[in-house]
Amino acid sequence: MELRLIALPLLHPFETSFGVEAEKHCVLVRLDCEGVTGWGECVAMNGPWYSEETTGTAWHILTQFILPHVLGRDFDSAQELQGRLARVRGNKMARAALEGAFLDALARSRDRSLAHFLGGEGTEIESGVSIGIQSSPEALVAIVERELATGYRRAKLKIKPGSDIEFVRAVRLAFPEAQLMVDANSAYTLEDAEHLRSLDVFGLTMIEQPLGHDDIVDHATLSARVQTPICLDESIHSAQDARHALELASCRIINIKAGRVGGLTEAIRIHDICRNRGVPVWCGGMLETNIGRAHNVALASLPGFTLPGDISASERYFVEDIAYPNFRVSSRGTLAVPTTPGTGVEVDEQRLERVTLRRTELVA
Ligand code: NPQ
Ligand code: MG
Repeated sequence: MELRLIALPLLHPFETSFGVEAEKHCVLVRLDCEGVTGWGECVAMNGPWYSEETTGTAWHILTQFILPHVLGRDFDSAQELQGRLARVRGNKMARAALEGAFLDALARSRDRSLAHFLGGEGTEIESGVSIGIQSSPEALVAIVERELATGYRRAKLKIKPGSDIEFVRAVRLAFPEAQLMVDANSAYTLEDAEHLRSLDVFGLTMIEQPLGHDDIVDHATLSARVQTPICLDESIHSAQDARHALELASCRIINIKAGRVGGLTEAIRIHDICRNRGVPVWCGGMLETNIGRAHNVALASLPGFTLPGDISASERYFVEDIAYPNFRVSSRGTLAVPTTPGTGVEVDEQRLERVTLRRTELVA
């Protein structure tokens, strides 16, 4: 087993309601298992801004409590692997990174693509973009124009108080027919319900995570007060959370990120719950390298992912990635689902070495 902390400069700084990120830091897991290698990417950021996990906490939990506990053991399924880790509470992103590497290796050992191994069906997925907060509505309109011209199926606009209604209005006026949504990353409270209701006139597909990062109660109240569907991201950490949120009518759509819920197996459970209830889901993103991106593409190929997600072409993010081939967007706004074994991407070891800040190895 190998763990690496890497740093990749972003092509463009990405601003959300919780701050600006100029560099992507993440932890990568490599597993060498009886002739096959699997890679996983931990989506925890440098700081605890999106969730409480960070690259530092993930490193700590993986090296001290997760990897030593599974090192040298045999597992035939992700369920078995997760069973061994049942004692570890929380730390979903750390746990998901291991499960991702394990599933890549397992799919490779069976000579199957990760997408097919997980139950994916399509040959391509619908692609959307997430656009950071811009300095002016005009600047935002210019970016949306470029992305829609590229072919992307929907644009997600990041919003925060002071950079919301006028920005959305400008984009809607410029693109009357475009599929648009907003993501507030918890920047509002229930006292802003009337303000958020003024978004209803713009025909947005959804408002993502407007209220508290751990809330599902106020979101239910807000859901009843606005017409635009509410989507939850940060608040959903498990299949149980998803069930609770749907029972409370806190949301009508769920953004699924394997990292946020402890791995692909739990992500698929949420997908299944939503599919049974006719609730649409889509695959979120955390500015992943091609390793995490490939895991997202495989997940998004499952049939319940009926809305375009935050999985865009590799070249939107980094000058140079660490795994290849890049994911490219077609003129119809789709990404092809790899058909080669595992994730379908291979790590460029030289490139990886150049961006590595920290590395450790565990040998059975
Ligand atoms: C979201 N992502 O849906 C997240 C939040 C986010 C694509 O909008 C570095 C690493 C910066 C992860 C900024 C998108 C990030 C990050 C925002 C995740 O809420
Ligand atoms: Mg979000």
